[in-house]
Amino acid sequence: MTQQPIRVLVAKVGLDGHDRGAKVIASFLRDAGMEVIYTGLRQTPEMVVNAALQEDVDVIGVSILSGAHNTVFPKIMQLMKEKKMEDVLLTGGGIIPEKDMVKLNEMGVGKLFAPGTDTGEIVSYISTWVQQHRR
Ligand code: B12
Repeated sequence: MTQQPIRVLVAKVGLDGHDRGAKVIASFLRDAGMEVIYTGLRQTPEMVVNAALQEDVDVIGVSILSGAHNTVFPKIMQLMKEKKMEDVLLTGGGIIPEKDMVKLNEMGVGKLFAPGTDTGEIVSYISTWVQQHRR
């Protein structure tokens, strides 16, 4: 049986315009054979989680360089729990200090990637996670 391609929602939450990283990641994931939906700028956590449900994605990837990660990730996690999206990975990257990454990982957020991360590492993390968790 052929495997369905991995579906990823790449999201930008907040009012800032730092969309370069999100676009770079979206295109690398596409090149790796994944189906990628990019939300565009200025989304709210509610918009992101609703889009993820409607698009039936395996992964939500949030790009965040504004410093609002400690608010945005927990809010998205909470909404995902309410909607029982246990089989969806929440990951992301941007300007997130190491100590905040650790705290967010402890809350259940997946791996977070800092500037300069090799995109191959991100592709391999997402592919492995989905292979291990897809029902
Ligand atoms: C380019 C840039 C801009 C550009 C944005 C262009 C654009 N369309 O994106 C412009 C000039 C517009 C800009 C403006 C501002 N910026 Co600016 N900007 C940067 C800069 C220099 C580089 C960001 C970038 O594009 N990197 C290249 C991309 C490819 O890398 P990346 O996004 O980090 O992505 C990598 C990883 O983080 C990760 N990743 C990222 N997203 C995702 C998503 C997923 C799903 C995954 C898995 C991984 C992942 O993987 C990527 C590959 O390795 C950073 C400094 C820095 N060194 O990061 C400051 C920076 C982000 N900017 C900053 C600031 C303050 C601003 C302004 C507020 C400045 C001002 N006073 O006007 C304004 C905001 C304007 C606005 N309305 O948004 C601060 C943010 C501070 C903070 N968070 O506390 C930074 C950190 C600079 C600094 N050191 O102070 N900026």
